[in-house]
Amino acid sequence: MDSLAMRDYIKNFSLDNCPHGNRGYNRVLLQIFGYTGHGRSTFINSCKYVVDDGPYKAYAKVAPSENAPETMIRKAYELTDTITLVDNRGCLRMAKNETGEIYAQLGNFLPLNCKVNWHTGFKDMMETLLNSERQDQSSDLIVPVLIYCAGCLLEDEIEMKEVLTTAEHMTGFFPTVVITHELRADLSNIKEKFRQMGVKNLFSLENYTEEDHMKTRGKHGTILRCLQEIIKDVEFRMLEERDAIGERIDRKRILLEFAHKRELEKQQEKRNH
Ligand SMILES: Nc1nc2c(ncn2[C@@H]2O[C@H](COP(=O)(O)OP(=O)(O)OP(=O)(O)O)[C@@H](O)[C@H]2O)c(=O)[nH]1
Ligand SMILES: [Mg+2]
Repeated sequence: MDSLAMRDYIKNFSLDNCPHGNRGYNRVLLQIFGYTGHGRSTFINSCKYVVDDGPYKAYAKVAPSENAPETMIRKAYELTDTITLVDNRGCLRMAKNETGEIYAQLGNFLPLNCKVNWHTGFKDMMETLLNSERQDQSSDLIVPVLIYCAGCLLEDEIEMKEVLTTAEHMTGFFPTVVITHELRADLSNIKEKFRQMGVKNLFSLENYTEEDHMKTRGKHGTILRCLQEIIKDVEFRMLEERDAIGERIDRKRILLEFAHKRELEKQQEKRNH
């Protein structure tokens, strides 16, 4: 498919037109997650730029530098009538103190437009889950997308693999991975690491930015292919029957089990000191 055809395919994709209808979903939520400063907000702006095909606009506020965390509040940005991008709060490490909140964001248990705080206790997670009853999000089909900056060392590889696998269990999709700042480093090593973790949808690009948004065939092509692959995965998934309540129970179970395990580990750590 050429760029124009891909853009049309993305813009025209509708859950209602899937062979078995929308199965109770009314939007696809691309959950953009990852480490702080790796270019999540910039990626959202790049997607809007490519799909809207208008002037460049910084919809999501971008950090002045990679070392100054900017996005603290989960915010949603409509990409098409069907697809919405969610700018989640980034973490410093995939450490257990932060992953609980990553899962809570991915599972859509935290409200949009509210500050995300890192909680570590079982009780906090329980409160998050109880409060999530206030918003019905069963109509969101969640697809996780990890943003990772080239040249970073992926020191917490084991934790990353666990996060990717848990994201798959929660959503039914193994996360798509987008490597940003692709000119910064040789990518073969990092790509191989992600492949070995089981990543199939793997893309690398230089984001469009406020300073440099000269349209290039390469950047446009990568972003369109990335969105196209995600939609193909969604189309495939829409062929399956859906148990909306079972889905929610499974997600809650994953979160509660995680928080419980973490609580026990914390108690053990205390005893060891
Ligand atoms: N050259 C280049 N700069 C980029 C790229 N992606 C992001 N940046 C820059 O990196 C900085 C951080 O990008 P953000 O999009 O704010 O990162 P984030 O992941 O949203 O980070 P927080 O919201 O702060 O947690 C900004 O100054 C961007 O302009 C890229 O692919 N290439
Ligand atoms: Mg951001």
